Amino acid sequence: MAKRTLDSFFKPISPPTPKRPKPESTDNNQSSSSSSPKLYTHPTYPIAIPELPSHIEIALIHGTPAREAKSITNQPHLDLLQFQPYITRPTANELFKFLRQSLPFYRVQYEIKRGGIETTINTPRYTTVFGVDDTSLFVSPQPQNPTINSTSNATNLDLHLINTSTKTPIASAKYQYSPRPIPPCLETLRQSVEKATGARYNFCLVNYYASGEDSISFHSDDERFLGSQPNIASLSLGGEREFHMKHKPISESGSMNLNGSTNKTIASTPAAAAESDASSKLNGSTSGPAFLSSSPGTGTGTQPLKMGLLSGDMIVMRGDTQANWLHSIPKRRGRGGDAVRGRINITFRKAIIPAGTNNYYHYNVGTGPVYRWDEKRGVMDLMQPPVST
Ligand SMILES: O=C(O)CCC(=O)C(=O)O
Repeated sequence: MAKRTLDSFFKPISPPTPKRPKPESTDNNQSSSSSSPKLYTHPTYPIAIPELPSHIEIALIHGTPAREAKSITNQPHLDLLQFQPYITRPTANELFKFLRQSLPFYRVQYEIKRGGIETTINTPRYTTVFGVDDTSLFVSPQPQNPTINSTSNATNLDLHLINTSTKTPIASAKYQYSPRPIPPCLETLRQSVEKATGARYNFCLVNYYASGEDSISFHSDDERFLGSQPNIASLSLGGEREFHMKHKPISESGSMNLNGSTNKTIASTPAAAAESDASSKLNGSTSGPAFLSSSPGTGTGTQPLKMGLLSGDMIVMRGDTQANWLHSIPKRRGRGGDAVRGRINITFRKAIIPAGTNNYYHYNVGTGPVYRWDEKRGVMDLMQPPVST
């Protein structure tokens, strides 16, 4: 598949807007930083999503990685890259604020059957997702009447899903939810992370942890739709939180015990991870400074890890890591501390089949209402549904 670029996705649509300058540019284009940002719309977006302020975009394109990665492979099956940081702290903090107020978020609820009883699960964090698996591609349509909302400066991202092998429009039956193209503000990051890690990604999953009460329980991202040895790059923005890792239990026969653990918070699928979110209050965590530490083993001859993740840090999990290790962001006790600043996590992943697309939209968008950040009140606000006339 040809590498997608921002330009091929989001062609400027007349009326022409001033091009944003790149550092190497020698032309006389005006900076758009003083004018209102271009907004991108798409039939699948519940809101228009603004482009990055040009100084942040330039910093991401030309300033990443801010530091070279450290490789962590000192335990069985563990293969991590740690960027401390990937994006400089000031830029990461600005990007955090920008994304928090620009993206639509969801608080997904879903039903599971536990012991034969239907239970409603409330995902304990805000989520959103963009992208489509490798069997499909977002491409620009044949030239047609683009809709321009000149008053709101909105550009219609009138993109269609095309099956890459046959180039025929995908029947809507292919997906349970309509996949959303990665907006330019995340596409810049995706491309930067691809370059730094040498891996390919077609999804951006975004978590927003509003406070220390928000969390994700122990799980691994080892679903079949990611293929073997998936590479997952996980970027932190905003408040510091602790990232915990532990080896999966090994049964007496010596084989990996993926789901049969007595620890109810262990899961190996997003669904199961969220399921265990219901019981993740068990996962209390102490707050602490940024560090990489270990504590006594788990019976597997390995040491659990605790990493303090600061704004701009990125962990890349690769090789055998997902097949063998679990990770979590535990709840953080106490009212004070950095967690109250809120934290955004973005994971870049590559799903190879439609099951990945269905899974990611089901558990990160779902069918519930949209939330948007209210800067004045400092809270996520429910978006009112449009009034029907
Ligand atoms: O927030 C994080 O750092 C971890 C997120 C995560 O594990 C996930 O989205 O699967």
